[in-house]
Amino acid sequence: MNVMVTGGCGFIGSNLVKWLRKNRPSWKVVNYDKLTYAGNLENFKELENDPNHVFVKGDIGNRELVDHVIRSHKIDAIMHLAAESHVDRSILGPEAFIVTNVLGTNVLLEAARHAKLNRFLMVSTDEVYGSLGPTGFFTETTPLDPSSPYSSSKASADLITLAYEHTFGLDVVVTRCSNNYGPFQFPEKLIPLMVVNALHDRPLPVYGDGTNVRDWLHVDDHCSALVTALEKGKKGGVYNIGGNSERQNIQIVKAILGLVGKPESLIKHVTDRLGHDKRYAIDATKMKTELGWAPSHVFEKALAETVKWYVDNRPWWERVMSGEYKKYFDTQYSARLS
Ligand code: NAD
Ligand code: TDX
Repeated sequence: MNVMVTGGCGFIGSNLVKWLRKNRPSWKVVNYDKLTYAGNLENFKELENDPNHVFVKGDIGNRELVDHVIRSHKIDAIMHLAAESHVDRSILGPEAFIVTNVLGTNVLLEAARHAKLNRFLMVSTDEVYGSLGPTGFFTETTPLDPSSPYSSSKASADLITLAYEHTFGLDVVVTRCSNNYGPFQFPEKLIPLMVVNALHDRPLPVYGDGTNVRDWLHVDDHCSALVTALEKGKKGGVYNIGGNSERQNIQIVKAILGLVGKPESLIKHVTDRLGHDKRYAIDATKMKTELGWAPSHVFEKALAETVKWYVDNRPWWERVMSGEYKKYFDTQYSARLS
């Protein structure tokens, strides 16, 4: 099996590539990534001399290069993770989200269709469903109702993928997962951002009152779910993936402060995110009953391990936070924190 992983140098992609090399050692993994600010080849030190991990630097919008990679590596399936992934950046500038998430996905689908690939796994998100009130869960039949430029671009890609199955008969599977946490997450997202700020004794910027709820899943559980969906999912199937771990943002921030031994006085409630979704909660029954998948990590324990990873891997995040990140941090937070 030769699999092309797009976005394989990002947070989930790099964990997935390593998961595949460990658990599917006979597969060749072609890691196709543009290396935006979020992509990092340093995530692969242990795979440096691995002949079954091939890195190709490329944009998913480059049809010629995508075709070439599919042909030359005899690709059987694509696991499509490449995306602009941060909601706050999509509010500051939506265009890159449309270009990569919508148009780029379409380029890949066209390439997959013409190459007659066996399977195209579209890694979508629970954010395509929009926001929930205090009760209820998203199921696979919940109507899509995205709110941010990010989630709208993901919903577009998700639906276009399903249209390729319906219209052209391409074998696609779509997964919609909740918030991931774990090692190698870029420190613009809630958990690593708060750990890094706490370690620097900087204020922890909680949007609004901090009662927004997310359902958290360890990245390794997401990886095992993606491979399960790739191997066993039904053609044209949509699968929700979640961790049964709903938490308010403020609970997470306080837990992080406790884990690194810093005072809660570092918490600063700041101007809310525009259009901030209140609550996400996933019903992942279909993954369990149809495909036999269930998460294995327990949130509090795995959060403590994750926080420890950031404490122990300071040079990794110091390097990724130099350069472009500084500009983003100032634009996003300087008015909020002053
Ligand atoms: P990330 O931002 O950490 O990584 C994205 C990767 O895609 C980077 O390596 C980047 O270089 C690459 N990339 C961006 N634009 C590209 C382009 N035009 N061509 C090729 N490569 C490009 O993102 P992540 O958090 O790892 O998320 C991966 C996928 O999972 C995304 O599709 C995201 O929507 C989805 N997802 C993420 C979460 C989460 O909690 N992080 C939850 C559900 C779904
Ligand atoms: O500084 C912050 N302060 C804050 O209160 C940041 C960065 C976030 N938050 C809040 C906003 C959200 O309610 O924390 C929550 C989580 O925020 P993010 O880490 O930005 O994640 P979210 O917006 O929920 O989206 C994530 O989950 C779904 C990923 O970034 C997406 O790629 C994925 O599709």
